[in-house]
Amino acid sequence: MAIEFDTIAAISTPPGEGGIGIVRISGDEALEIADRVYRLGSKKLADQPSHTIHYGHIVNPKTDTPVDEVMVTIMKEPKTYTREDIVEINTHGGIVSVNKVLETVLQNGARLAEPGEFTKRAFLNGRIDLSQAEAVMDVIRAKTDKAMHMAVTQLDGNLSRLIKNLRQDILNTLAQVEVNIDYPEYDDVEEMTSQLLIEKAEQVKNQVEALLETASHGKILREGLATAIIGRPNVGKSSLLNVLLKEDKAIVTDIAGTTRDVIEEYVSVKGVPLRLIDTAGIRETEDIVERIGVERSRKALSEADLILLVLNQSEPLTPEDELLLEATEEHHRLIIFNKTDLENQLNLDDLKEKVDPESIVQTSIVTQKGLDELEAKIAELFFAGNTGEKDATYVSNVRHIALLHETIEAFDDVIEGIETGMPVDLVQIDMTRAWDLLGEITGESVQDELITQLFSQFCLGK
Ligand SMILES: Nc1nc2c(ncn2[C@@H]2O[C@H](COP(=O)(O)OP(=O)(O)OP(=O)(O)O)[C@@H](O)[C@H]2O)c(=O)[nH]1
Ligand SMILES: [Mg+2]
Repeated sequence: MAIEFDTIAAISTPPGEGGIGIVRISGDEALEIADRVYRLGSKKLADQPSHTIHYGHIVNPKTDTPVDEVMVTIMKEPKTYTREDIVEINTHGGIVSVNKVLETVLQNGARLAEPGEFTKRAFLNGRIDLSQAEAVMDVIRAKTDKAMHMAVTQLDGNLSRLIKNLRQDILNTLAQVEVNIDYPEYDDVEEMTSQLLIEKAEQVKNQVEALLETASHGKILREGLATAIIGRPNVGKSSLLNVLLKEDKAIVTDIAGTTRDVIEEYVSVKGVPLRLIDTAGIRETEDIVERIGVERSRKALSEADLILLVLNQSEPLTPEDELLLEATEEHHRLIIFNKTDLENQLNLDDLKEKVDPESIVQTSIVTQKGLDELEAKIAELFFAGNTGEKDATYVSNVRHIALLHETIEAFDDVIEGIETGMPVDLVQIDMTRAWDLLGEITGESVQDELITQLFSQFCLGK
């Protein structure tokens, strides 16, 4: 049985014009309130079977004036998103009609939902746990297929299951420790118990560390691999952005200094989500606007996960190229030898001595040569070191990552405590802390305040 809350309503579709707009109502009185404003002869929604859809009108019951022609979906608890009765009114998609319908519903007994309140109820009513609720938000915000896949896996409860198992492990150990202390069968019980604690702490710590190793990958899947296209003016950076996007997003001209500001676009290259950043060509310049652009390019360079350094092979290497080669030395980078359709002026062998030959790709963007190889190299870089497990459990959420780090600290305290001969009951406290911290990920041990804050980040109507 769900916890009893008041009945809430909100617009669940994005603002703006669309084919339909949806007003969602959830709570004990959802059907009653809907019946106050729904008209089709004498039909009552409350009498209809669950999970059915009904044609009719929404009217203002005081004046009986029609508000909109609608389709109404009714879903009775418990098999609903919130585990409460849910009514979804499909209205015509304009801003005015959706708002009018919502207003009518609010005037007839529902309260306007806070952002994320539907999902919060799903959590509070036990349908999903906290990491799943956070996954809902990730699904909504997912920018690439991979990110979406990851969020959906988390929504399935993969991460939760793993965390729950770890917690159960810890709990079993703590229980065993209690038994040992209360009913010492052997004389060396103190030593045995310490051994038990340290083994378990090390074992679970290893698992948490393994999980944390997926974090950077997870973050990339979620936010895209920040990939900066860098080079001096006119080498073909914006052209490269456009071909990777398969769309003319950035302005391309033969005038050096065309791009003045950083342009960011999401694109999936062979399944790798990239946050592609086209930058202003880096050079000394007196032009104020261009200079600001160049500053931003430098910043993009320093923050990028991957650099695509573009060189123009139809001109000899310039001091600017040399500087950029140096500046990107420590980064993951690919060096793109562009304009291979023109006469070659740049000695590839010279360059090969200075940089990893594997990182060089020769392209001609105008004749579309070498682009496949470039895409393949990007994917290779990304998947290197990744075991390729398709449904691996990733952590990507900053809150989860922070909690996992704290958990490791708690385990370190357990290990150190035992090694320095601390009494077992004190070590137990640290072990319990690790158990609590893991519980915060799934929401099993979490404070109300945090829940309120987490859900308030959601979109309205979700
Ligand atoms: N021949 C040839 N021309 C190219 C190639 N790639 C780009 N170009 C041309 O080079 C010129 C500059 O291209 P952009 O993409 O604007 O260069 P950019 O690096 O973004 O330049 P800035 O924004 O000024 O820094 C344009 O005229 C492109 O058509 C190529 O592979 N071969
Ligand atoms: Mg450009």
